Amino acid sequence: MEVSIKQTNNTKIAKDLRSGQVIKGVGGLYDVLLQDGSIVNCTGRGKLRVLGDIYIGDYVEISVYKAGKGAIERIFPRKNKLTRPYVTNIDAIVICIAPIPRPDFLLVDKLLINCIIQDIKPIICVNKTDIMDEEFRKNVDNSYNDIADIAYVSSLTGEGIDEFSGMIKDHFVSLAGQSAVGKSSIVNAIVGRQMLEVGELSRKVERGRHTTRTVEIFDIGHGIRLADTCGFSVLELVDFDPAELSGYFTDFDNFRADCKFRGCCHYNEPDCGVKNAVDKGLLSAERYERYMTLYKDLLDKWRKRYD
Ligand SMILES: Nc1nc2c(ncn2[C@@H]2O[C@H](COP(=O)(O)OP(=O)(O)OP(=O)(O)O)[C@@H](O)[C@H]2O)c(=O)[nH]1
Ligand SMILES: [Mg+2]
Ligand SMILES: [Zn+2]
Repeated sequence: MEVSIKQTNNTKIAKDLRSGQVIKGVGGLYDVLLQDGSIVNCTGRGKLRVLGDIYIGDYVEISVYKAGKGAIERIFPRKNKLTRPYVTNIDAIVICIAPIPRPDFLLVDKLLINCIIQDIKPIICVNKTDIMDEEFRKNVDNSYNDIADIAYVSSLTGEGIDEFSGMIKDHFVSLAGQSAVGKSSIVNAIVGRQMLEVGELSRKVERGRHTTRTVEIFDIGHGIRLADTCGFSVLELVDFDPAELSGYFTDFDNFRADCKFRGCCHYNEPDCGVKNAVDKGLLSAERYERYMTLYKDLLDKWRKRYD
């Protein structure tokens, strides 16, 4: 289900009610972005007022009682919910990589898995095409063509930026990826001005430390809304039964029917369709190796889960 501000603002809504998205929350007051780009500062009605019941990213119906002021009347059903910090209804996660710094493809694979689990569309954005060679592009295409849309951009020269904004038009998105791949630079290139600081280390969500930081959503034009963090829950792989892992490698789908054993984990089973596809060059050997790395990690943790 894809809910855009446009789609939720339908004729069934009574005249004095408007719909929009909660983009910021401070002390029980919420900024709601309407389709026309205006922002209404709202309280929550009745039981909605209890702090924590309204999430950043919620699509809501509000009544406007005077210019710029209103009340949230109802929350539309949520399509997903990410934690630490909480953010809901993300349409797409843009997984950013670049030739430099050297990509952490295992992180890319983990992000892809979590996107599939959370029903978020993954888009891979390769930045810095100005310093990219053909081999890099081939390697990325080979690994990810069958699992995600891929955009090639250079925030420096502007190459591919229009096509990329077209891909995320009217989407609520967040950017993920290693430091210095150019996430802030990409946003600045879309906005057409220096909205975010470039080259400065961004604040990281630190493990173990309790962070009360909340998300904020920015309207960056073309109907694109951007969350300044995607939430910890897409960055780390939770422990699950390793047998489930291959299900999240949807690029294996075409080959698993050729596996001799039902429930084949493409690990050390004989006559495995996935391993045969790798041997024939139909599947990226590197992606398969990363699958094995994740599989072994999960297996290790899974065996120790009752220790
Ligand atoms: N050659 C080249 N360099 C770029 C490009 N885009 C960004 N950079 C450089 O890459 C470095 C990091 O860019 P940032 O936008 O700060 O990266 P970031 O992903 O936001 O980094 P964090 O905020 O630390 O996560 C800066 O020195 C930029 O000038 C590009 O398209 N080509
Ligand atoms: Mg940054
Ligand atoms: Zn198999």
